[in-house]
Amino acid sequence: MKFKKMMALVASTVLCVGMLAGCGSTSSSTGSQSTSSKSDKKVIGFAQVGAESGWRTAETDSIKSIPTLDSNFDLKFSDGQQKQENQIKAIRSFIAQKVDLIALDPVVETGWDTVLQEAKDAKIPVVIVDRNVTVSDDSLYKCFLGSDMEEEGKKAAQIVIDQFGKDAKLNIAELQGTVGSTAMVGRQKGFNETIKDCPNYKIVKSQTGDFTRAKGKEVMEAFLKSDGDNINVLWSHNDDMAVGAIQAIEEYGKQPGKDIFIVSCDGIKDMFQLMADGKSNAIVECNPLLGPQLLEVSKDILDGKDVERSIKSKESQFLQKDAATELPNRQY
Ligand code: GYE
Repeated sequence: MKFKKMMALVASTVLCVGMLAGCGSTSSSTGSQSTSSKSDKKVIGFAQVGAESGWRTAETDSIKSIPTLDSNFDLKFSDGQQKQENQIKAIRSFIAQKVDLIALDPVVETGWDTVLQEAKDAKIPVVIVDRNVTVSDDSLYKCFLGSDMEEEGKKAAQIVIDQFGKDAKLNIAELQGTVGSTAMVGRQKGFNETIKDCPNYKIVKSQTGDFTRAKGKEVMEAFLKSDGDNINVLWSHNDDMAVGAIQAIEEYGKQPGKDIFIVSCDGIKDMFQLMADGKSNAIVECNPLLGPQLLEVSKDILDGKDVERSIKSKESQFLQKDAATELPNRQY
C-alpha cells in the first residue's frame, strides 16, 4: 500500500512539473527579451527563402533587426532552405501561432493560392517581400515590397550596349537564378527585351546556377569547356554566381573582367572588391536592406491604414571605375 501511494505521488508530481514546463515554453514562445508584456507586442512571422547568397544573408539580418528598431514588435523567423514546401509549412505554423502579420519572401512565383487563402481566412495580413507571387485573387496579400527585377535586367543589358555598341558581335553566357523566381524571370525578361535591337548579340549559353557560388562556378566551368574561347560577356543574375564563375574563368586561364566582360546584380561587398581588382565590370544594385521598410508598412497595415500595392526599394548601378570609392560605403 505504502509503495503504491508513493508511486502515485511521484506520478502526479511528474505530471504537474511536465504541465508547468509545457505552459512555460508556450508563454515564452514569442521570444521577447524586452520589458513589455507579450500581449503588447505585434508579432511578424517571416518566411524566408533560404541562405543561398550574400544578398539573402543581408536581407535576413535586416528583417531580423525589426524588434531592435521597434520594441513593440517581435519576429518569428523561418528558413525555407530554397524549398517551397518548407515555406508553406512555415506559413501554416505562423497561422496556428496566430501571428499578427506574415511576411513572405517566396522562392518561386506560383503555387501560393491555397496557403495564402488560409492566411486570409485567419484574418492575418500578408506582405510579399523581395520576390513576387502570381495568384488568382489579388486580395490574398496586402502589398509587395521589393525591387523591380525587370528593370534590373534592362539596366544590365544597357551597360553591355553602352560598352560595346549596338552593332557589336557578342557571344553572351547567361547564369540564371533560381528557375521560376521573380529575380530570375524578371531579370531575364528585361535583359532579353533590351538586346532585341542588337542584331549580333547572341545568348550562346544559358543555364541556372540557383543563385549560389558553388553552382555558378560549376556551370561556368561547363560553359567554358564547351565554348570557352567564344564567350565575350557573362551576364549573371546575381553576384554570388559571378564570384564562382570568376574563379572558373581564372582556372580556365582567362582574365575575368578583361577577356570576358562581366555584369551581375546585387551589389555585395565581395563583388565590389572583385570589381576594384579589375576582375568584373559592372553591378546593378538590388537592395536587400528591407527591414525598416517592412516595419513601416507592417505598422500601417496593423493600424488599419491603406498602403500602396507595390512599394519599391531604392537602388543604383556601378561601373568598375566606381568600385574602389564605393567599397567602404557598402553595408552588405
Ligand atoms: O539577387 C540573389 C538571391 O531575390 C533579389 O535572391 C533576390 C535574389 C538575389 O539569392 O542573390
